[in-house]
Amino acid sequence: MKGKLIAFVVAVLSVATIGVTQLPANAALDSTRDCDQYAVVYCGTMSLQEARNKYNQKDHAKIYQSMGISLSDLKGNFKSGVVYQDGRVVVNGKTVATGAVMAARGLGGSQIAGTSAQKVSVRAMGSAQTAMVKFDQNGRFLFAIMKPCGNPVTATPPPVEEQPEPVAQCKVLSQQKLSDTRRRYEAVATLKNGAKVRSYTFVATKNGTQVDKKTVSTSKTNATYVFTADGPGEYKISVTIHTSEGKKSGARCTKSFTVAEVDQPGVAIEKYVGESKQKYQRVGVNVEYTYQIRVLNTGDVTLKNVKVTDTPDQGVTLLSVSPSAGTISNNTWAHTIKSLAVGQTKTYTLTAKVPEYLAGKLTNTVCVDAPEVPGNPDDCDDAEVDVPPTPGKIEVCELSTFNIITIEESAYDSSKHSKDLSDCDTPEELPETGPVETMLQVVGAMSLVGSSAYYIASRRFI
Ligand SMILES: [Ca+2]
Repeated sequence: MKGKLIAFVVAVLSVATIGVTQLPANAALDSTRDCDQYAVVYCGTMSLQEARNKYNQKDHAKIYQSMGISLSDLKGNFKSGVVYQDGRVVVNGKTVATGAVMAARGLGGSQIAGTSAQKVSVRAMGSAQTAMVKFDQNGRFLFAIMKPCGNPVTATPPPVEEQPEPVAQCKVLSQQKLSDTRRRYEAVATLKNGAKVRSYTFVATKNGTQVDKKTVSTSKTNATYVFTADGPGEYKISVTIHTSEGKKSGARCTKSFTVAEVDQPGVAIEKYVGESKQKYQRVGVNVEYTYQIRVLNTGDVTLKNVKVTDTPDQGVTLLSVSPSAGTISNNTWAHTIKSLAVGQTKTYTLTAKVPEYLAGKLTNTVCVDAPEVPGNPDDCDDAEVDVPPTPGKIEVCELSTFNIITIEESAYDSSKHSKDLSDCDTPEELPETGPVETMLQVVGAMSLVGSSAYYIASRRFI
């Protein structure tokens, strides 16, 4: 360094006289030991090991410490570089710091107490110097030591470029209606500056209670989810995106929808017989009596074209309906109610008679069918009548046949008949015939004897 420094000082003086201060950026590079008076470490420090070895010699430690360099700093992340006279510190062609200041001896500058060295701009030196350059763990310049002279150097690294913070957000959760109860969702993530996505977790709640959860593992910036609602209620779907920056969710990533109560159609029909609205009534032969029919809309929607059909057993003859409605044809009353509002009731009175004696109960069944209500019929109801036996006759169980028959009261014979009709009520004792044949037998017997009985009536439906 010696010759260069002397020459430099002369050069600076001469240049200064003509007002030129710009120095050559690439002056000669000094890479050999400077065993001269200017060196902080005589003959320099060509390696870190040498720098450490000489640290505590002479006044070196004080000088280094004044530059903020302790012995323990002389290890770690060092690279080879060059300190130029213009103040740059360059490593691998890249300027890692500027405004370099060194400690040197006898080149001017501010005195370092207790030493023979001063702090001075590197402009005071006559050539560029090879150096060991230390960086921190982030690759940022800390200090340098010139190899030829061991002069420690401080300088200012370029300002740290602010590394933008990674950002991850749940940008939006979109909702697409597939049907009244089905929705498709797409969650979209916003990722900036290296943020990453790991997965999306969709959670569905119904009236505040979780009903579904699905996690989609993907690094993509979007994920989809299809949800099907189960029944009426308030549904809320939210997504949480698991990212390198934590869990991301929010109002924009929550959607809700409502499944309304579905209106249920419903219809009911009731039937009674007689003025006092009974389910059963004994009526006179060939005497008119009435049935009451009530049709009721029990649902939540208006019913249209509600069909009412009344079909009595053979033996009951339908005569008329009041108010006049529909038609009586083939002994069946059929009527279509054009419209029946929610909760509305329509009432009809059918007049009928049993023209001639028939044994047993005679059923009259009415049914209703509304198109809005699934199935046909939707509801049925019935009422029963019978007519009394002819005076002077009684019903008995004929013990030889276990059939209930009607006989002249005077013909009663306890060895052949039982007045306890339940004696005939023994299914395994019945003749080995089918129900139709049994019915026909009974009907035949009745027509022969012109009588009837409650139990006979029940037999007709075996
Ligand atoms: Ca129906």
